[in-house]
Amino acid sequence: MLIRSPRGWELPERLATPEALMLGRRYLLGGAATLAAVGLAGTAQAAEAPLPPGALRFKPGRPLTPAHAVETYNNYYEFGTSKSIWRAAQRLHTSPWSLRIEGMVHKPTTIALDTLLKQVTQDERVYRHRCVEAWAITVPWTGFPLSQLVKIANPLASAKYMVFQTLDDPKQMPGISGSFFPWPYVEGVTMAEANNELAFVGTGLYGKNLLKQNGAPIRIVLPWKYGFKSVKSIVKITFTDKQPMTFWKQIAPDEYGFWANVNPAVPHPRWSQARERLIGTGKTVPTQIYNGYGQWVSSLYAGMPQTRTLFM
Ligand SMILES: Nc1nc2c(c(=O)[nH]1)N[C@H]1C(S)=C(S)[C@@H](COP(=O)(O)O)O[C@H]1N2
Ligand SMILES: [Mo]
Repeated sequence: MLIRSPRGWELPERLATPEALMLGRRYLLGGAATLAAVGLAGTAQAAEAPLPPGALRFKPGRPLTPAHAVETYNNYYEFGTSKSIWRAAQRLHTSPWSLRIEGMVHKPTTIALDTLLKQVTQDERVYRHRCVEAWAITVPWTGFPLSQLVKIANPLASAKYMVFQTLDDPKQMPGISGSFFPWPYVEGVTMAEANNELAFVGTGLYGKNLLKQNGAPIRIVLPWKYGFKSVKSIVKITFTDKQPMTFWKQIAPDEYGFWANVNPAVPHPRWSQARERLIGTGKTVPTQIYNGYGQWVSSLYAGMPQTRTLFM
């Protein structure tokens, strides 16, 4: 079993707030079951373990968002531009699934998701998520650090960016046909961002496998950036030495830049970013710089013009 000491942004279950703990208990049984399903636990007994091996809790500083809200209020433009795409998303076939890895790597490859998941150590993390549209959620992810995927992909030392691409299949994704968007959905990060300990690959939410509307079977999770950087249902990863043209930057370069780090001080051209709406609760709260994760990520941008990286 992997034993590690908690970082500042994590805390062991015994230190979690009673509220988070209570919510936590409700999803943890399912969480162990998810791990069993991907072959990490494997016995019925494991499904009763209070925590998956090595699981530590983030300190989100807020209660978890009710799961129902997270599962029925979504952005997934391949299925439509409204927030109510969860029914349409059920058309997505998530198994079998594989990831293509190419570009500046030692050996381009296609890896089946089952094979990939046997090579990583899954864990649970509670993260805040801030959409550029000023709504937010706080959710328990199952998944693994993005740095593990970088290692498996084995990029060349000269690679500077990691680029994620969503499935692009109009037969399964009714929002693609007839829309003017520059499909496929592509976003990317620098290698330093990809290897930051907060960068995560999500395979589950609330202890269950990811639902289709949330980006099943595998998605990116970058909690210090606006939500549009967190690419859903990824099928391809490309390493490159040039900053990639990204989906939202192509649509509106002045509104959704490459960096997209959360910054309450820089308004979106059409609305303020100072506060955020916690969906499922009716509450709004102040937005924090880097979505509250500056302690772990601000060094990534040292020496860079803040006007550019925060938020553009
Ligand atoms: N492929 C794809 N990924 C996507 C999006 C999308 O439209 N298509 N929307 C993004 C945006 S704007 C947000 S806020 C989050 C929403 O994730 P959720 O619906 O699971 O909360 O997914 C991001 N990933
Ligand atoms: Mo978003």
